[in-house]
Amino acid sequence: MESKIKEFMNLVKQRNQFEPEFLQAVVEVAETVIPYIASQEIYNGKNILLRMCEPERVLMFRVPWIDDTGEIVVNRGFRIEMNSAIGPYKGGLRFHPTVNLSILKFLAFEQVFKNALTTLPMGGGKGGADFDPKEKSDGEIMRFCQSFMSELFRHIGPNTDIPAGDIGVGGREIGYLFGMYKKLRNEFTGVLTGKGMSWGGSLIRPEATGYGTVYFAQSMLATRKDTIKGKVVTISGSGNVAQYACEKATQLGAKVVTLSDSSGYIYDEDGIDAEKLAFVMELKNKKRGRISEYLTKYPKAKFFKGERPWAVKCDIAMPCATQNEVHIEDAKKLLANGCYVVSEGANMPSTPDAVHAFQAEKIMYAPGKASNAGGVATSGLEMSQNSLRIVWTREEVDERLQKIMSNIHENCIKYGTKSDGYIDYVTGANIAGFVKVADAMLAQGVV
Ligand code: NDP
Ligand code: 2IT
Repeated sequence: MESKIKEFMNLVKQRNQFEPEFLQAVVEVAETVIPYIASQEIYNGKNILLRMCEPERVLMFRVPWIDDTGEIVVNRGFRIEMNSAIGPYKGGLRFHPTVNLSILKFLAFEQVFKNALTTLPMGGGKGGADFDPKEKSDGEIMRFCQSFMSELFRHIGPNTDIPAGDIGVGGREIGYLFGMYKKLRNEFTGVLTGKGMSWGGSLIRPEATGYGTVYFAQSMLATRKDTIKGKVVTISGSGNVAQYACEKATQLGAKVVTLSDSSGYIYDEDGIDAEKLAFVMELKNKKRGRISEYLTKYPKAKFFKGERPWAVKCDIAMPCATQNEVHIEDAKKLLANGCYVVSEGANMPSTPDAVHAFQAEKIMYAPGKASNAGGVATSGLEMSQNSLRIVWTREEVDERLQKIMSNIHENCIKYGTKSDGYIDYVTGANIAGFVKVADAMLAQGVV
């Protein structure tokens, strides 16, 4: 088996040697899915995983725009249309200076499995640009989004490819992108998700990723007859996912003690309650401030410049910032301090070594493609509402979201339970996602 995996990875490496994040995401799937493929006659000799590693289409394009000083700036835009076997390409857009082909291919690859797990008919894609929204004026953001969409619009559509938000892309950006698409196509249609409520959005979509990550942690805890109530939680990030993970965990009686951004983390021993979170939301979403400013309002808290929050003692950790933000040293600290649940809100936040350390200690560890699937699942619900031209209530959407998260958890148990009863959520999520996409690819022939 080892040699089969090695042989497969050598093929993928030859083609993608300068894409470390993509290779990292593929090897994790290869290690868990290749042994399964070997055990199932129907998948043998069909090179399905190899086909899944090759995007159906990669778009790269120039995004020129004019900044407030009159200078012409050039960014690079991307859309990876990874797999459409079970539905139109679906996945977010990331605007961040670190964006490159490798990062977007890893995200698109994971999205294929994640979207299959939701049980909704969505293929996988991802896109974005190496544009840094920080300290840009509203006008600059709008002009950038318009330029970006003036190319992307030819490649997307409500039955082809439906982008959404990710790092650096929230409601404001989706608005500008939607406006430009509508102008160019002369068509009001559900081509993007994460829209505003008055123009086709869904209730609970902003909350969905963070809420879903907490719901998934609840399901994991329930397997050991435990609940989230009274638990100490560390969260990284302070953007969309982190904010709503904090909100839901607090509502369910947990105490969230950290939040972070790229400049460091804050530690509030008393817990970041609803009132404090409202301050953070105002600070991050409206004023576009830094998390360190939390101390101006709550001086009892501490700020740790340039550090990540994993040295803080907790029961549950929820990385909600970015990829590879939990290294092996962080994992060791978390384990030494008694952390026994990790529910990832971000995509691939834990390095492979960190994941292996969690699993070796048999703690409950959920990979992002399972635990953060609530965001894209609710995007799927937004698409359904757009097609039906109706709006479901908050309660209705939340109920569907909870059901989907609990289904994903069940599927992980189905494919990931080991002989000693330990649930390997990585294996479970990868195989469950693979089976759905692979069956569709088999049925549709070599295309
Ligand atoms: P936001 O842009 O709203 O927030 C991102 C947060 O992470 C900010 O606090 C940001 O800090 C921090 N961050 C970003 N990059 C880095 C970095 N390189 N080092 C340290 N901190 C960093 O994004 P989201 O909350 O939407 O996304 C967070 C994660 O969740 C991502 O991994 C994303 O892929 C994933 N995700 C998002 C979904 C969604 O629906 N939005 C769905 C599923 C997963 P700063 O402001 O300093 O940059
Ligand atoms: O990583 C993700 O799942 C997202 N950024 C959300 C994608 C979506 O289409 O809602």
